[in-house]
Amino acid sequence: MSNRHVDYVDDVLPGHGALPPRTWYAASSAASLSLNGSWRLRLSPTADAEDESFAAEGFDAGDWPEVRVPGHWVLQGDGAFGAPVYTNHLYPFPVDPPYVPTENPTGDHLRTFDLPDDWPGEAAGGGAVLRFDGVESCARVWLNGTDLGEFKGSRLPHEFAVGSLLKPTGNVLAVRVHQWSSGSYLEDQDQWWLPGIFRDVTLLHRPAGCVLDFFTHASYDHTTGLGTLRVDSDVDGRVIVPELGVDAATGEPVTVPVEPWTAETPRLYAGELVTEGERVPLRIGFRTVVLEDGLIKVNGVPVLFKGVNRHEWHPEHGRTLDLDTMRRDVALMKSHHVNAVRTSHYPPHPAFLDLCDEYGLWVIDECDLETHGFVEQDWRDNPVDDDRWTPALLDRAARMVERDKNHPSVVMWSLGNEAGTGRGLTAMAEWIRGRDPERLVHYEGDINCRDTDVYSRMYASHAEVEKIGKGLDGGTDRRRGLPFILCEYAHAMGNGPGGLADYQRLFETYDRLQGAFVWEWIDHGIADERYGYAYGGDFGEELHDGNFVCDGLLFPDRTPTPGLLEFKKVIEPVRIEVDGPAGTVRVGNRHDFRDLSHLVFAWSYQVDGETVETGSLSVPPLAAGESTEVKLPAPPVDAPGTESQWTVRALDADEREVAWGQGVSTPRPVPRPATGARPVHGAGLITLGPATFDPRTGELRTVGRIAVTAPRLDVWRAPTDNDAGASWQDDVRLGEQWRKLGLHRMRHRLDSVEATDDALTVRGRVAPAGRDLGLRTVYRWTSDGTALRLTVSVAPEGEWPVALPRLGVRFGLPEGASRVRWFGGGPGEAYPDTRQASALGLWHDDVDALQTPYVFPQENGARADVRWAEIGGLRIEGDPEFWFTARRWTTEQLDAATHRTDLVPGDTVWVNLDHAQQGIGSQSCGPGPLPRYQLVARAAEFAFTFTEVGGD
Ligand code: IPT
Repeated sequence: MSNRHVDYVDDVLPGHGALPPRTWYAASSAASLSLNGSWRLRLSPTADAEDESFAAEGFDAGDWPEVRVPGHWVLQGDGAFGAPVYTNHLYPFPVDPPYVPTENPTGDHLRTFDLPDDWPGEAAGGGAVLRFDGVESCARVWLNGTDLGEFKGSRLPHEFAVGSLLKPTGNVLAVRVHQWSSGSYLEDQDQWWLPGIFRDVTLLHRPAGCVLDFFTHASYDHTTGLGTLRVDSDVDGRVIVPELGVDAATGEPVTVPVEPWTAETPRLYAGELVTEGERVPLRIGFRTVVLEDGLIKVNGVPVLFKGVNRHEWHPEHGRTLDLDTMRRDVALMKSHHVNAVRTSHYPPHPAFLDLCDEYGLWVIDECDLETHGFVEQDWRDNPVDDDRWTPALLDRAARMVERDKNHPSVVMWSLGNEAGTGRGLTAMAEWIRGRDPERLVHYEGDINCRDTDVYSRMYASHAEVEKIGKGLDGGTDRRRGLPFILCEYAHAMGNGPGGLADYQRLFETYDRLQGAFVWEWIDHGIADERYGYAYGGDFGEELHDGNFVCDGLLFPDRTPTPGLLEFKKVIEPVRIEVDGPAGTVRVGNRHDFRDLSHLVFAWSYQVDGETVETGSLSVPPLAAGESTEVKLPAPPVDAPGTESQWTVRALDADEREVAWGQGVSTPRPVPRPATGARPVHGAGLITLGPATFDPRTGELRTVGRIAVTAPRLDVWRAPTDNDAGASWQDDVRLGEQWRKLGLHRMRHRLDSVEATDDALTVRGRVAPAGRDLGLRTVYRWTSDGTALRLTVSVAPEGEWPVALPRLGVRFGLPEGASRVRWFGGGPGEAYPDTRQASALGLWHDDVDALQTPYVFPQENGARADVRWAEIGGLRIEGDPEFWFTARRWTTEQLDAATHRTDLVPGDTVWVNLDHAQQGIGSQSCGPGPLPRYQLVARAAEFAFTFTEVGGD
């Protein structure tokens, strides 16, 4: 930088002028004034385009546009304030640390404020502090013309002492925010780059004798049931917890019988820290976190993390989240059985951690640090291995730990994400251990666990995780003695992730495996009229990573995806396994702490999907980890030719379903084939039972009064993000292989149409241009006069080097077909390795509602295990069960679409009846589907019976 007055922008130091970091608390007896609201904004293209005169008192900013604080300016002003940029790990500017580009959007923010009438005056003594909870990426601050200093560390708080500068009225607060700074090199997280004052700005009165910083130590001794409380405070005072009869001096330990805090039982005690000048409410949770016997134990018990990675996201406001949105996240996590959250990849808004304390979530609090882009140069010049940057790293570590140290929910500190390795990280770990030895340290990049207390990895395959579980992974002595977690797994991008249940089985089998965190909680799509939701590239970015930013268990508007429902089922805290033939249920309590006395159990009995009897089931209040077998009542006598099953559910006091299981009582009878009628040649038609066919092509035209686009073999699906795989993976990337083979442009050759006494048989070969492989296909049509049966036989020819996307038939119905009823898996979508949440039942929905609106359109919406489905007046029965999909566009249109808004209903409803589907896996970042979920091309035969049933 040539201009001295903005030298701080690319200085490696974190800033100057701010107060030392300290704890954050929402409530206090001291006055405070929110400075959120409408501010004036002047945007400049470079850091030094404008001088600092705007910060002086009396400056007239009346013609500047207004901007909402907290907020990101690029998400306001309808494009007038620039645009967001998305990159995964590439820096969106030339890598030459610590320098940043001359083109450095700079927002001068200005607001004036008066002190409220009751703001304590000089007489009340003390001063005031101005707090910024988050500004991206670098800010310089003036109050009433006085330069207070500048800071970096976007998702960390910074406070300035301002007492002597305040006036009763007409205070002028000026904040210059630079989008890029040396700090940007430390903030290369996979997310949108979004400059602005994006968290609260608050003025806090600091009375004489007020609380400065304090550290609540509340441990729990599980052998005695006693909790020990000690609040260390910079300013002496008293600690009062009425419920426990505690009234002690700060710094003095008190031991009393308590109920412990856990994520399952988030017991908080209300207390107060009272100093001469301030009363601060405390919420105390007693718990002890240790590493013992190679395991992470809380209150003496090894815990299993069923976690998610949570970025802060709102589709309109970016990383500015209001309290309701945060609460919604926590409530959604709890209602989907999530018990842990990694705050990827920065400390969240502090109020989020209050909610984690209150609702009960284990938290890995992660520092605002990622230098991933240096991987491109083999980590050369990585700031975390360069002593000049260490003060900035230590500043970040301290700002996180000091801010969040009083949350019982926080059990681990994470040094950051994807920052390679280096001395700076070691320095952070050492500082953190010194300051807070009562929590564990996490960092995934530390493969030998030199600085960390847990062996942590991301996206390891099932096989590797199993090896680690067995302790056969080698590694250093230190690592061998440590527990294992996957801080990221199950990449929830688009349809998926697949294989969750298989991971969970491993976590439950091997003690060393203490669980995992799904990547990630929410899609970071930006609400956009053009597209529905925008992702990388939609704002004309020079470098971007497309829809890789949409990989969450929630859609951007926080609607759960099928992936979240699958996760919920896989991690449900009670396992219910029904053995129908034996008439028993095995109930397992999978909590780590809680017994089952808060649940009631109910059974129901279904015949052909209809519930015919219900009752309650008495299950003992099993302790955590216990299981037992319970006898079901004698089943009703089933009518011949019916299928029956048990459903057992665990319900909480509000009758919310906590867990469920099903088991077959009488298996599905083999469907009766429709035969007997003979094909009849008529005027330009062949008639067979209720159906007519084209005599030349053998294609089905009508079933009763219903006109159809003839069924034919279909192997194509619009590749999912997980089919497409990540660009850096060189093993099988299915989407690409499929296209290379030409599976998206299969040709259908007709070899013969043959009408015999009992069947109409159409033979052909389905194959792509340019290849010698193909699928010999025989469609055999029979009828009993009322029903029409299609038997499809497929025999692969040639070498099939990869799995097929799907194997089944596709046909078309007139657009009036909208209601769908089916007996099979539901209510939501399922694929071979994402089918745990699919319950056997009678379901109905509209075709439109069967679609899962992935932000980037792709294969979706299949229903599993379908016995029969009715749509458009047609009943389709499967022999065997099939996968049902219906949509108002073709697979080819779905494949071509890049945004939700590209999907426009046509005049045909396309129905896929699949004998098999390829698994989903997680290859958009991790491993593909396990071998048992792969759809290997092999000879197959399957049949469907069509009957006209009327209705739409
Ligand atoms: C991993 C990152 O930690 C995370 O931020 C996100 O980018 C995720 O991948 C993919 O969505 S890093 C990857 C190289 C495994």
